[in-house]
Amino acid sequence: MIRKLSIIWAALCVAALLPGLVRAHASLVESVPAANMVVAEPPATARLRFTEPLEPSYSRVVLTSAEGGAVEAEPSRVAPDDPHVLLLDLPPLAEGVYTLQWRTLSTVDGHTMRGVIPFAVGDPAAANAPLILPPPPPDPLAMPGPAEVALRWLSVAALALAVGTLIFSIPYASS
Ligand SMILES: [Cu+2]
Repeated sequence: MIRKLSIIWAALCVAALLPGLVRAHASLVESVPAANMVVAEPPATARLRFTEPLEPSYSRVVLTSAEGGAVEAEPSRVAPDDPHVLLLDLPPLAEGVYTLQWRTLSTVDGHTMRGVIPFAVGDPAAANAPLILPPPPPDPLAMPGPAEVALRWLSVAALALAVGTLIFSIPYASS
């Protein structure tokens, strides 16, 4: 009975780890403004939707200008009615190229992701050509926080536990 339970435990450990691997973490589904779009009038609030619910203490999005500096804005927030959505209120923006730089921590599997959404404010009629991207600005999100480090470590520990349990249960299962 104990042998059977240990095998079931091992299977559960592995199964718990798989969805995160398959579902690719909290990755971007869609955004307003959309990536590589030229908008005549930027939205009052940028809205980014992700595949998994977000940990609010880590997940954020910042706006940078083509010159590379962060644009002054209120801190971003997870939407109160939908944990898959990050919101960033945008200040009035002059014509030019901007990037939304985001990072996420999934509450499903503790994995982090990051990405950029380039967009431009300007005349859409003049913008049928693909958006020419500026050189990547210095990344204001580059420093991994203690939460990220701790969660990565926990992820590794969970995997080690699952594999260890599996290995130790095999000799009992075959005897
Ligand atoms: Cu993941």
